[in-house]
Amino acid sequence: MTDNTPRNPLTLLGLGDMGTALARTWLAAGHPLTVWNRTAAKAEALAAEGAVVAASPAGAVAANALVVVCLLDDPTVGSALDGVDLTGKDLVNLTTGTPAEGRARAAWAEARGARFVDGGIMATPTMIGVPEAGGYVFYSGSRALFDAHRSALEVPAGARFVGEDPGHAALHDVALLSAMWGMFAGISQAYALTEGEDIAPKDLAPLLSEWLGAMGFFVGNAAERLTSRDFTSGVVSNLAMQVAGSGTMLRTAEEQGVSTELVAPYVDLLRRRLAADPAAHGGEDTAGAITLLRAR
Ligand code: FVH
Repeated sequence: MTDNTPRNPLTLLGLGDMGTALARTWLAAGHPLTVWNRTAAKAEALAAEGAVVAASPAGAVAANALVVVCLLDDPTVGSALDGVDLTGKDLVNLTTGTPAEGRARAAWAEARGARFVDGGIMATPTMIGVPEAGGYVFYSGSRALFDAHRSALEVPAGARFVGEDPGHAALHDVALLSAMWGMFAGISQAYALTEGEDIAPKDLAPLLSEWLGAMGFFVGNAAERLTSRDFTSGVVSNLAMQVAGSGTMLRTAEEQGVSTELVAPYVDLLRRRLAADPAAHGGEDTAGAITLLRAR
């Protein structure tokens, strides 16, 4: 049976890879959509799918109360919306930025009479509109805006509201991406170590996946220890042992003719924690080293 419930109209600024993917899901779900893109040709296919194409950011913003922005970066958002009347608008910024940029953009939007929510997209364009792909968006800022438009915001991907601090969507986004980059670095090192040996990447791949899954316990373990500040109870693999073992890891890289540039910084951090007070920290969990990372 067809659902004929009218869908709320919205505006989207930015038709790059991500913006185009977002636009298609809203059109497919029956949301009237007005779009604008600097390079107008990118809107042509969407016009054929039912989008209204605005000639300027001001025209696009004027068309609807809900305005979603997905542009290259924060300065681009500022320049695209420079001089545009945002009074009474609900601005949702899906452009990737830093927490400080999210907070400054929120103040900027509110000073222009708009409600503001920042978003951090945890998905690639191919995951948009594919619920089983598991992509979602972190949102933070105006709870009232988020609640008012939640059904539209949930069309492209899941929606997770992480608080009224407009910097927190970006902070969650970058925290998860930082962990991902660390994992990518470790995987890169593993393949580099075995490359050229009689160990095919396709044979190492399932072993790596299985091992990383097993080591995923560190996520919850570190959270508990950072909350309790107890780095010594129930430790399974202590810092002194890990630091001693790190020498083997570094020497193996040298034997294999592989750079240690990806793993050396983490080894240095663990060594620094141990050297600060071997008696106190030697028996700790490696989560204790996290406390050294904050400069302030
Ligand atoms: N693509 C991805 O995998 C990631 C997934 C996570 C979130 N990111 C962020 O999403 C923002 C947009 O990403 P994108 O993939 O759409 O990026 P592009 O395909 O490069 O499109 C960029 C759009 O920005 C427009 N643009 C660039 N510079 C200007 C400017 N000076 N004035 C006005 N618009 C500008 C560009 O327009 P055009 O080049 O087509 O004319 C595109 O619409 C981004 O923050 C990611 O970090 C994506």
